[in-house]
Amino acid sequence: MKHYTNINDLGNLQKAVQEAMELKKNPLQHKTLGEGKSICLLFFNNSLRTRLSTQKAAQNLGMNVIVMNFGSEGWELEFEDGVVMNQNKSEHIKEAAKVIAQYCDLVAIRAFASLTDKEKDKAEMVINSFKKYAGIPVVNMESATGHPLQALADAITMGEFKTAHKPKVVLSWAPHPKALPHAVANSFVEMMQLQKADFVITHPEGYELNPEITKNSTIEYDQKKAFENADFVYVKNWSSFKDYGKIMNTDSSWMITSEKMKLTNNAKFMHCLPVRRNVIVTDEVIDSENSIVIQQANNRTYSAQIVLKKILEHHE
Ligand code: SN0
Repeated sequence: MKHYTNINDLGNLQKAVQEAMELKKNPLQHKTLGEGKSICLLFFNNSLRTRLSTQKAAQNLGMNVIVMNFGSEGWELEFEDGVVMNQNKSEHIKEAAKVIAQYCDLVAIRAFASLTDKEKDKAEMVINSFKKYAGIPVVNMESATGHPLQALADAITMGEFKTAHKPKVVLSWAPHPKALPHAVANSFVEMMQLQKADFVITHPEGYELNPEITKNSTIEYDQKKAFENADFVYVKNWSSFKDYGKIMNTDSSWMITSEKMKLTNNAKFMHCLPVRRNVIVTDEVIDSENSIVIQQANNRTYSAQIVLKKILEHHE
């Protein structure tokens, strides 16, 4: 694998999940693979799990890690070609990417969606510019349209907790006070399309995700109906895709409650975190035994580690 910017870059999801589970049993089994190699983690946005787990994963492989909060500490970057740079932006991506690539062997980037310009977000300017100009492997730590490290961790977690051969998995929208990106939901959908499962997406009307991503996945607008017999309830807020980046609904009736969880087949509750308690989900549900959010976050390390391992092996 050269880059990891989309879940499909893995080639074979099931195999990657199996390998990650093996790695988890002995995380230091490849501790010399990355010896003498450096990875730069560049953050244009906040992070907790992604930053710490990717750092941990790289260290488990013997790599040197350089972290930079680009959003607050880097020069503001220009991505457009041929611009007269006499405004706020200090440095062009052409120089920045080439310079960064001299200091590290891999670069991992977090750059959220703007949620103001749909076409620009769709074009994945930040990730694609690094791919174009840095000439080294690029890892997506949540871009404008995807969060494939999260989706791989979700697949690992479902693999560990599933009891049915073909589980019912529900991706449910829930309310949130802020307009949030589509990245986590998009990658979860793309990952589910590679799995044997009865997969249902539920959200209020107007919150349809990009149809180029959902394709023929089932959409059920009645949340309670969607929850019937579910084995996994994966919850995430996102803003409108159609009315791009807008909040159409903060209806608390979409919050995940114990009453709704009772409709399921004793489903596991999942969320990528950070989560707003008593907005997205009640304390009772997230504190229940069926909540596997902490185990899910733990798998972020093995998700990142298998991805870095595949890239290192490709470039050996
Ligand atoms: C991000 C998102 O894409 O939804 C990151 C998730 C991994 N989440 C948020 O920005 C939540 C922020 C908040 O204030 O609740």
